[in-house]
Amino acid sequence: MSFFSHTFPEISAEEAASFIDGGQTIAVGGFTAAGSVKTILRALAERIRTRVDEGNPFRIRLLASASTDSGVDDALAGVGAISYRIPYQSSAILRQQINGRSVEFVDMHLSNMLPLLKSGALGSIDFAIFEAADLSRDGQVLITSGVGAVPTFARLAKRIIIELNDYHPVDLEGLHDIYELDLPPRTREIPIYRASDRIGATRLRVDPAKIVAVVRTHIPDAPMPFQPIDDTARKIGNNIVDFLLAERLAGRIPEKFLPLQAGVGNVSNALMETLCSDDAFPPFDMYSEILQDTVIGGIESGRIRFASSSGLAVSPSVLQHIYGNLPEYRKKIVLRPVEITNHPEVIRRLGLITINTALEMDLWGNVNSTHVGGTHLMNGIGGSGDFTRNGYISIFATPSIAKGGAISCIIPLCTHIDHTEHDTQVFATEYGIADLRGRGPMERAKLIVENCAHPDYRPMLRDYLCRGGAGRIAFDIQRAFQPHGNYTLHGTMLDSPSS
Ligand code: 0RQ
Repeated sequence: MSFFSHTFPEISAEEAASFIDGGQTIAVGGFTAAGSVKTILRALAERIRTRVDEGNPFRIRLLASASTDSGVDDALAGVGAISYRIPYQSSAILRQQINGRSVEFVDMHLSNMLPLLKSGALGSIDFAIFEAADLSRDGQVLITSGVGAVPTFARLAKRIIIELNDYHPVDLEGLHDIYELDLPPRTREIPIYRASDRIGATRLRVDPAKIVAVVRTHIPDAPMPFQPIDDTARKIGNNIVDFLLAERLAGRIPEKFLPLQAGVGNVSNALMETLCSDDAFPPFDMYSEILQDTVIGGIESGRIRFASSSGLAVSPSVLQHIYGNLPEYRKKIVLRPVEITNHPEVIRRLGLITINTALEMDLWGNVNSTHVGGTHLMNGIGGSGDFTRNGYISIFATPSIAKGGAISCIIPLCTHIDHTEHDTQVFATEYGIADLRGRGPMERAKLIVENCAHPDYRPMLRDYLCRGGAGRIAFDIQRAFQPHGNYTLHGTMLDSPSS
């Protein structure tokens, strides 16, 4: 790499988009909507829309760190421009195309994508396109609100285009901790012993010769707003608080507590608020991959001591609050590459308490986070597997029912399994907790039915267990998916009175 002083051509988003050809692999920066690329992929989508009208469309292969904001996935999927996508998404339009099999989507543990990319197993990257708050002439990049996989994308890509977004202040310097891992056999340990440890650089160093263009912008991040926090999520949160406090009282969690990880979505956002507003819960650290609004509230109230993550997926007013108080927040927050936030070594060493959300959980301890009815992708596994498999205590939470009670989220067997009975430890719903640790299948099943299932569904689940087949596990091949069959036929998972 040569780090001579460079001047980078400043061009429009449309000109930058014109560099991209059909069939190329584009890796976009940001992490969820945090630091997502704002203009170039929109301009590319417009260019492809014109090509569609002319009968000459093209498609690209798209890599991101996780999900993106609407300027990437929605814009490109809206003109049918994505042929291949990894490792996680949350776009309604893209979801439809994935489920319609017109886009090849690979649902990957976020921590697995980077070593696979580095090894060459996922092919090469033509362009890395990502946001910066500042860029020096020798290629030192100040990343914005989402780090994700940017360091790896930038190193592996043949060419780099940077969106220089001055909405993000240059004072961000010091919030990031950029550290990259080598491939085996040169992989070294990651010397993080506390969530707040810093081990890398504040800026990403890229080869300036690879930067082919800079596009200037002034645009805020646009994360999806959360649903208002409801009573069910509050009850789930209270059950988790009670469980964790009991674990602490029993001496299985130290007095000063262990760092927490919390997943994505409405339920997770509500859980964090409950944890942060319960006076009995002690102050704690977060070692997570994404920080949502409620975490910043927890930092403000002093309930969260420190938060390590790969992105700030917070609403614009909360981001402005952080940016207005950077000297304080630099002491409270660090943004790291997803390779580090989700690395099994660190998760296990720190002894994380992980809390993720499920679509459905079965009687044996398996969890489906990704595929409705076993067939239709919702978002993807994201980092939930990275944290669950390596956590000190791994919790899965879900409301006991969905769609107004037509669906039970506790079912005899998951229609798709993301997290196996060997990885999960604790289930939580608004009715209670099933602590599965150290328990065999039949005991687990009874606990899950009696403590977690909705009362309307308990008779059906008890009946399934009573009449289940012989063997270590009461698995009944004829009836395991009967609730799902009921839902397809009658619009409710409950047995009809005649069956
Ligand atoms: O449907 O949107 O039509 O109303 O699923 O459900 O209750 O709003 O829950 O927003 O917390 O998302 C698992 C999807 C939960 C998310 C999931 C329907 C329900 C609703 C959403 P509507 P809620 P949330 C690391 C962690 C995987 C990735 C992960 C997720 C919609 O948490 O994507 O954990 N997790 N990453 O009605 C059919 C069921 C259902 C159901 C709920 N059993 N069957 N529909 N719904 N249960 C972070 C990262 O990786 C970045």
